[in-house]
Amino acid sequence: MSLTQIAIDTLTRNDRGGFTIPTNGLYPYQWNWDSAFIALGIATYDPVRAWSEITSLLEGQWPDGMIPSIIFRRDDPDYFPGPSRWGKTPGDIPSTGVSQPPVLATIVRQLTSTESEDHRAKRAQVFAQIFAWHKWYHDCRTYNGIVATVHPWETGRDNCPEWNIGLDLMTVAPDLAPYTRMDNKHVDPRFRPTQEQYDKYLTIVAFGESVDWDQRRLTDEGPFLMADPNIHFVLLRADRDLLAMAQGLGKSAEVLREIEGWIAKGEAATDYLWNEDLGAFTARDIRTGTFSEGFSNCSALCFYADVGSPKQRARVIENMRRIQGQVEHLLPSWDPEAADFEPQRYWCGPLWPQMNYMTALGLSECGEEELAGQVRDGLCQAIEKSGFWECFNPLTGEGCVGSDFSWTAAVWLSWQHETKIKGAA
Ligand code: 9WN
Repeated sequence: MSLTQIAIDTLTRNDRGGFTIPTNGLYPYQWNWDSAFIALGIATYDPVRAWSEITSLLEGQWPDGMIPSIIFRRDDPDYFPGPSRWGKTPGDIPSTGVSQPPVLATIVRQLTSTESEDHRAKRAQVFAQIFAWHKWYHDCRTYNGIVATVHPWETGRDNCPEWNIGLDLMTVAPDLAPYTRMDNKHVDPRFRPTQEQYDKYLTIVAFGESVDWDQRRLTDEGPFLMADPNIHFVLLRADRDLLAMAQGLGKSAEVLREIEGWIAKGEAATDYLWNEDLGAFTARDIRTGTFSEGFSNCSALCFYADVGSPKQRARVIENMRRIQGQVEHLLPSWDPEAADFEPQRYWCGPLWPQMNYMTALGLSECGEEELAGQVRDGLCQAIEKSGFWECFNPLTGEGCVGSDFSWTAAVWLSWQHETKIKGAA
């Protein structure tokens, strides 16, 4: 059977009726940025079903505009922490109390790219909700003009060593309720976050619940406050895509001005993440100003967000070329020369399909075609070797953590589709 057919079968098996889970067992709910990438893949063979992936995600939106990282439609004992640990959340559907990188606007714009009535109607249908989510990021998750994050889970890069500087400043809540992890029962515990990291993740959850998920308080007073290049660059690009949609839909001057203000602020804040010593955009602890110390797989998303001076971009490319000399498959989630690199432990080294997707797209849009192709090949060759895994060992291409993974299948399908279109042109 062709890999393309296996990819379609993977997404079909993970379909739970209107929404798709990342993989059976390990992740039994709808995840935020997973669904956006999944929609991109499903759109290559079933545009109607792809659209419901997006609208079902929007059903989880909170009254304050936030779209949570996980929508819990039912309680599933396979996953911890499920709805009871997050407590009462304000959306119509129980959910987590943090968000995830806002790729949705970018993907909606891409999926509705023609001038047809249908595409215009679809953009109009979801515009207000996506606008409200971006406004939430700018109003409730911004600290001193910098888009912040309050939880490693919000960044989508759970145990990336970038977060150690923020987690080291935290103490585990002395009254943390006991719990049993489920992730370690599904997959090899050596490839997952450590117990101490989980204790801290749950300490932040307990804080959020203690302030009734008041997001302004969680940002200002919570135990963890860092700036994340992933959220920063993804949001900046998504703001640009939202602006283009707003213009196409004839939104008011006031709406356009507000989005333009977010973009200007995002562009100005980009240098805050520039780590001159490393020649890379890295995470930073907002309270102390400390930079993290490694090139990650979102350091090169400056291309995707179309920011960075020529000098900064040149140093980013230089770092990628150096890393390329140390791995078989670009782009590892953490610098192989940095402390705490582990090629199979989740965000400490493995390459991630959705990150390669965004990185390659950005590089290609900025004219770095050769490197973009190598980032695409890094993932495709790992998939050809090992199948549709959650992430891959960058030294060997071996699959890591979850198998039968939806976003891996989706990225594969999306790239195959693009290649077909280019071939036909
Ligand atoms: C916590 C579902 C999600 C991804 C994240 C990835 C992982 C969850 C976990 O799985 O996070 O949200 O339990 O490890 O880090 O990016 O969205 O695929």
